[in-house]
Amino acid sequence: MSQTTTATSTAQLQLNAGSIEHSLSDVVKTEDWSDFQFTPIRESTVSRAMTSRYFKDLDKYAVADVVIIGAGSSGLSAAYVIAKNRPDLKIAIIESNVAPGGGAWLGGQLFSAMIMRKPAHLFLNDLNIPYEDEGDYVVVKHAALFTSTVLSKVLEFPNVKLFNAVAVEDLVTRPVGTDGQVTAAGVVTNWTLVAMAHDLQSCMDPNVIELSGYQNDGTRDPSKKHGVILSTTGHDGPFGAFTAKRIVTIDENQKLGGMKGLDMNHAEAAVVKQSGRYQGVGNVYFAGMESATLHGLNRMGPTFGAMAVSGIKAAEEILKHFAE
Ligand code: AHZ
Repeated sequence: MSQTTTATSTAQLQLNAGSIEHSLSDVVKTEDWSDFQFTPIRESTVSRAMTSRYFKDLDKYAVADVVIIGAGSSGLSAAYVIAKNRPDLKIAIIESNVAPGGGAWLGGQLFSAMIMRKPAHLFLNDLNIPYEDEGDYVVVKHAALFTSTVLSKVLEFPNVKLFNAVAVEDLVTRPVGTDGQVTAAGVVTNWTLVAMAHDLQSCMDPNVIELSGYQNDGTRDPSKKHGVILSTTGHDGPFGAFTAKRIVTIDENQKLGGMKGLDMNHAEAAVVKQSGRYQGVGNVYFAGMESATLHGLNRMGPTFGAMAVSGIKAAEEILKHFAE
């Protein structure tokens, strides 16, 4: 049997169990919620509210200062540092999966805890993420706590747009000089489902995000800083190591090193040291496990310090580029 309850002046819902406070205490007046209503809305209003914003974002980010490919732990760490330092840069994050975060929703295999070797804990301090201090390393109680926190902070920056369920399927390149060298000038994107079904569909051409700092004829605008691509698509897999695999077909001096066996002690520092600006093709930076695949480094397995720190190192180099 329902009982009618009137909210008290302190906006608390008085139930038999006692006083319960929640965000709807002010509007729910009956114990069985029988009076509950949402404000009315037309279906077309919902449609327009979503699509108008998405198309506005597509328009805004058709030219971007920073394109980050892949929203795993390294890409999100880099995005956080760049966006925090430079609110004036337009940062587009392209993530092929519906769910951003890459492999960082678990610590390793099916285990929840995420290990970070010191000094990567300093990044956790910056993000205000609690951890257990085990001396040489720290433990975040659930990897999802790291990923959801860095993701939410990145998404709060007004100069960041995440395009998820969108895959980068090629690079835009432009010649530099006359000796056949090219520079990257953008990314070629498609809905991931389309990118996965190219064999089934024909004539589903892609879209493009162009890097800032170019003129109508494709030449550099000398009065502006040119944009950059940071690729953090992880180690080799169906989508992984995307830019590394593409770049070795563009830059004849580069071989795909291939990720080597697991060696935590060597892998983590090596990935950090090899992350950052790519020398062979202009405007391209790498971080995370994609650096390991490109340069033939060991994997580290379930320890995430190098993902955060390589993202920070690449971010620092990108920030220097925009500061020069
Ligand atoms: O979906 C991918 C994932 O979220 C996304 N991605 C891959 N290819 C893409 C493409 N376009 C858009 N073509 C793409 N997005 O990139 C993200 C990569 O995240 P990740 O977690 O796989 O990579 P990471 O380098 O940031 O972190 C690696 C974590 C690992 S793997 C590992 C080991 O195997 O030993 N150890 C650690 C810590």
